[in-house]
Amino acid sequence: MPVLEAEPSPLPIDLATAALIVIDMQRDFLEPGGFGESLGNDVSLLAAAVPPTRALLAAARAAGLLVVHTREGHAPDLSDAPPAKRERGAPSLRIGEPGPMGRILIRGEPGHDIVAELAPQPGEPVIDKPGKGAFYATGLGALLEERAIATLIVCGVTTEVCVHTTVREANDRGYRCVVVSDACASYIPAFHEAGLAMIKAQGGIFGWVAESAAVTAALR
Ligand code: TIU
Repeated sequence: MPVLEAEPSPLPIDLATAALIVIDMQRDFLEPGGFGESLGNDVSLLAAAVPPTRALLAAARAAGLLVVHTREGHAPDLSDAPPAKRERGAPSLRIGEPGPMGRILIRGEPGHDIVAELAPQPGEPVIDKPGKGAFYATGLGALLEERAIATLIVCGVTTEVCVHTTVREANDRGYRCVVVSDACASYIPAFHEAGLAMIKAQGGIFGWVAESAAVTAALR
């Protein structure tokens, strides 16, 4: 069994029961004119996570791992977008309002798509989620149970929002979670660093943190 070089401790990984989960690498978060920018963020800060995520995808596919992609977004009638979420951001640019990539954070619109460089391959599950966590109101839990997955290798955006929420959900459900530091990013670099530090503190209170090079080495 390969042993992943991780913090706070090395982690043996059974590749047969491991999955790569790529969180919300969508145009709405990474490109100008989407939800991320509507909240006042510099979206260019997320670009750094794309090449390491590409490398993880290639390594996971070559190793035969289950690869799951997630997308945050809402139904066109906003029936799954609670008012407390819709009230965020500048009024003209809220969830459901028209933008240069279509209606902001709405399923089926161009902005909701995963960025071209990280496009899912045929057969890879894509989980659409209305919340920050990938388990809430989705079929992810059942999908992972069906395949007897035990370890989740998690990357994506943003570190302290959807990646953190998903890892916290997964940890409570009994999954070992490895967060890939350079394949995650935040609009607020200090929060990226703090988010990673929180996961691996206290002996790995809700997960492990590893660099993409260490993960790809373990997958080879
Ligand atoms: N705003 C922010 O940092 N993130 C989100 O709204 N969603 C995700 O992290 N995917």
